[in-house]
Amino acid sequence: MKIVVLIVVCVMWSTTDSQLIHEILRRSAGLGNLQMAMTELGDTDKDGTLSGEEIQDFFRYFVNLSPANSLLTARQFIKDGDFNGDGKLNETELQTALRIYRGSA
Ligand SMILES: [Ca+2]
Ligand SMILES: [Ca+2]
Repeated sequence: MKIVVLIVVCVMWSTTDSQLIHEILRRSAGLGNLQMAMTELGDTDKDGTLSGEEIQDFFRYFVNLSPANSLLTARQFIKDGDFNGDGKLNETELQTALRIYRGSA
C-alpha cells in the first residue's frame, strides 16, 4: 500500500516539475538571456557559481515564482545540472540545465 502511494506522489511531482519549467521559461522570456541574468543577478555572493539558495532567490524575486515553486525550481536545477555534486551550478552546469529545459519546451 505504501509503495502505491509513493508511485502516485512521484508521478504528480514530475508533472508539476515539467509544468513549472514551462512556466519559468514563459515568465523569464522578458529577461532576455536567462543564463546571463541568473549569473549576474542570481550570484549574490559573486563566487561564480549559483547555490541552491541563490537560484531559489532568483526565481522568487526576479521571476516572481511563489516561495514553494522557487524552492522546487532550485532543486530541479541542482538535480539536472550539478554534475560535480558540489550543490552549486557553475557556468557550464547552468548552461547544461537550461539546455535541457529549452529542449523540452
Ligand atoms: Ca554564488
Ligand atoms: Ca556543481
